[in-house]
Amino acid sequence: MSPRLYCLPIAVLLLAAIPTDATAEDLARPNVLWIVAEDLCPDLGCYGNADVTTPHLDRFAREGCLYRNAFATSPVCSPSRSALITGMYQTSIGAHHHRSHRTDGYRLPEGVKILPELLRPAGYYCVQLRQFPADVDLHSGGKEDWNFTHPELVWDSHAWSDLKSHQPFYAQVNFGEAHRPYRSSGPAIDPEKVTTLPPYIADHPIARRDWADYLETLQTIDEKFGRVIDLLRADGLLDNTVVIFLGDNGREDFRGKSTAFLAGSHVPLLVRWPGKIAPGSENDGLVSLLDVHASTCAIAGVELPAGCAGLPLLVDSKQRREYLFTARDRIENAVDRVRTVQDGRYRYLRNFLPDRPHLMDRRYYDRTNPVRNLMRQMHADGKLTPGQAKVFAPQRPPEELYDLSTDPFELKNLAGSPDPAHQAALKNLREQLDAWLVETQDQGAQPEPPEAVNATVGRGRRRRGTGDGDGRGRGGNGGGQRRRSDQGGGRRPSPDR
Ligand SMILES: [Ca+2]
Repeated sequence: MSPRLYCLPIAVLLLAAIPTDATAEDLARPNVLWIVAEDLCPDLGCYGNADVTTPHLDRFAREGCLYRNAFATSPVCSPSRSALITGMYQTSIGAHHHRSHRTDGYRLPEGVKILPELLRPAGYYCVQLRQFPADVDLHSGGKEDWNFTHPELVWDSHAWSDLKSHQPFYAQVNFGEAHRPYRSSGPAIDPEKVTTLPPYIADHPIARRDWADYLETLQTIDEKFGRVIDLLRADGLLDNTVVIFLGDNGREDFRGKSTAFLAGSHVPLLVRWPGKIAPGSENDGLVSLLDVHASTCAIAGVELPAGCAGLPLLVDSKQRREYLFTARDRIENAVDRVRTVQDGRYRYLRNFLPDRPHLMDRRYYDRTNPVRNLMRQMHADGKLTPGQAKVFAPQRPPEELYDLSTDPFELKNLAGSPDPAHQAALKNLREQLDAWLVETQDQGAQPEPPEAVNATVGRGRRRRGTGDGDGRGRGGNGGGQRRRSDQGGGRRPSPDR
């Protein structure tokens, strides 16, 4: 499979800053809409999953490009989103610890800007969508979840009704259905009929029920996605808007979200751009969500600032990403540091704290994921396969190497393999990671003050059961012009994501 993108006209890429009053150039430039779904892997129908029915996303994929190897930079929300909005690795800007810097006034390093700060001077109207037409069944509370103090002005509006009159716009909408606790409203999926349960999960009725519940949330996301596309079409915006559907991190299946394994950061990525991206395209190259940031800047004609690590892969089919990096650091009070790098075949994990287990004490995950408790009990009873039991080991190897071409679920660690091909891959990826740590000025080696770690303990208990990720039932939170960031405004996201 190869990308079949049309070339972006150079003139579009070279457009300089545009004044805020609408001009012919403004109108010629496309809008950009990110539709961000929480906590899912590429488990949609268009990715070949026959257990789910996702007609709207499937059709969307047929009209644009499907990326098979897209990854978040972190397996958990806030570091991933901090990187996505700045275009820099979270480890480069001090935003790598989950839900850090919420109350300490920490600001981004000098010169680092969030995407709206780059796009607004170029004439883009920036919207975090939270208000939709009253006759449309759409709810989204929006989500930032950044590990730094927000700039004074983040969004220009939260209202869908502002989009048509403020082109070009950059907007994003967040769907939280696949974030535990799951929420779905679509057709039921029979747990006994699912065929896609990962082999590292025990084939048990509880696990099947939980997997079916997850898949049902994808169907609900699909329905909401379809309503957004319908709204674009009804407003005459569909053909002048680059729509990007992405996940913010992988599914929470106890070897996914919050872990450095593949499913923690592997996300769906679909892009539709009429006239620029050939319908039905597929791309199996490595793509980081940082590349979504870089591509959005390219679409808007904004030069990527120094330090941004993304490549405009969505608009330039000639560029390829040779290596893909992810980072896992502290989540709540589970101090950790793992870095991963993969090429097109092998994936390398470096566990900087190998004396710790893969699965650390996480009350939130134990509370919301029944499979964790099931598997823990089955492990105690000696009922798991070696692959399933892997994450329950009390310690981790300092290095792991997996051949994704033969072992896509990362069950057989090849770091100690005598095979020359494995040793060559290990050596190369080890060196690539060493270089990346230096080039990106990875801050993960610097310990946090104990009070920063301790401050996270108990947050989850205080917020039990209240988070929903997309604001459903909270009555929305926006609509006014030039609305400022919500940070410190009384609405705090659940600490669990
Ligand atoms: Ca998330």
